[in-house]
Amino acid sequence: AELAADLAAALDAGDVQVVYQGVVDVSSGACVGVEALARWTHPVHGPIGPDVFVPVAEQHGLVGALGQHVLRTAVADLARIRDTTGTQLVLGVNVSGCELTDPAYPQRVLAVLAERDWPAEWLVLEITESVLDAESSAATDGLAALRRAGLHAAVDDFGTGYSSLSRLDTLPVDHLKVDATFTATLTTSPRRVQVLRSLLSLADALAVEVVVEGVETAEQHTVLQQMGCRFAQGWFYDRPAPADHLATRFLSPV
Ligand code: G
Ligand code: G
Ligand code: MN
Ligand code: NA
Repeated sequence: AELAADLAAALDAGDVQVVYQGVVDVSSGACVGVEALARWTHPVHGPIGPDVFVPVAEQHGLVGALGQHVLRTAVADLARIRDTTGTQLVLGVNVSGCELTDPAYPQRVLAVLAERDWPAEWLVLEITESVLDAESSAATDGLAALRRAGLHAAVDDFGTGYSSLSRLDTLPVDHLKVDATFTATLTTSPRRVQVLRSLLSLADALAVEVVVEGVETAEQHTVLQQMGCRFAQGWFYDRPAPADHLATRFLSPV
């Protein structure tokens, strides 16, 4: 409860930071998009990860304010990059289940995009498999409204839940983000490579884009390149970093 009060104060003061990790085109190494990730340094306890403070926000009615802050900051940062470099990046933000079930959520998102003339097509809402599986109608209705407005949706942490093949063709999403735990064994498990190969071809047939997360080594990158995987993300390419770093890492001529 004390942490929640501190988080509320930090959100008011603009003390929650947003860092970005590149989504890379595997064949060229070019950065085609970013995932926005929230960071908070507590004045007394030091850095606290979103794995800790997002659940706190969810339990104390702060998740709307957190999500709004992250989205607004990220859209402002990327609109600035667009306006100074001419590079339009796809922006991914993580959305918690509580946020999506708020009937006011779709309007809030569209209002933030309008502030910076950010096209709906260039925003991807990352939603975990478990939230999509819960099939709360409030969440799926909100998501459907946003997709009609042009936004894209991604299943986050794909491969950690219980998605069956029959579920895959009904998931209301445009992208699959394959979880890092799946990527970890790619270079040691030929069977896993085959599963991913099949997933890529299935996703292709369903017109769903795949982003493989958690790429940490050159070996993993090479395996993905060889199987024709288009998009990936991970420490091998870059660590999550502030917007200024993004501009120098990816967007200036080398
Ligand atoms: O960045 P890191 O690996 O520490 O993130 C840990 C978890 O927190 C991940 O599951 C990520 O999706 C989630 N997360 C990071 N930033 C946000 C955010 O702004 N909103 C929500 N809801 N989750 C976030
Ligand atoms: O749940 P979600 O996929 O949103 O989580 C993203 C989290 O994964 C971020 O907190 C980010 O810090 C973390 N991450 C990013 N790259 C890597 C990586 O290469 N390996 C691992 N283990 N985690 C990563
Ligand atoms: Mn994510
Ligand atoms: Na993930």
